[in-house]
Amino acid sequence: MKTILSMLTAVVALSMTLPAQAQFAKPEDAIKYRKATFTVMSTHFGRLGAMANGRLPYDAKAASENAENVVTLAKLPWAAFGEGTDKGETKARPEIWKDAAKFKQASDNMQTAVGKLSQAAKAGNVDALKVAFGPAADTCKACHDDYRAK
Ligand code: ASC
Repeated sequence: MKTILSMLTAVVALSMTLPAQAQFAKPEDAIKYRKATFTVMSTHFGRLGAMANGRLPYDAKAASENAENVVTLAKLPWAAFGEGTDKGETKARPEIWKDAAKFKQASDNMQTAVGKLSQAAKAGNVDALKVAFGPAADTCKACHDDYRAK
């Protein structure tokens, strides 16, 4: 039991220190993973948008939950843009890897904006949500414009 526990601890410790790329067995796994995270993020973000735009009735609890999901999901795709993931079933443009610092900045901008969106969603009124939704959507669009092939 002790041995198993110490082995498990070692595996967990190792997995936390490995480069992001090593978290995926194959580049195509990373590509699938990041697409899945964007898809799920878009679903929750879209529900917030529908409330902000009046296409869905405002529901404070749902807004808060959707925003929390977006905040969590917004952290995930970036580790899946490792080496070798520029080729395959992906619309990711080479600029992502050519100027990684700029791409990182764009991803940080998005996470900052969805953080604010989440605060707004927790404020419990639709006006706060409306104010924060547009700037967050702009950070999605900025990345699509620069880094996603048509
Ligand atoms: C969404 C969604 C995006 C962004 C983007 C904003 O709802 O899925 O990727 O908003 O379209 O311009």
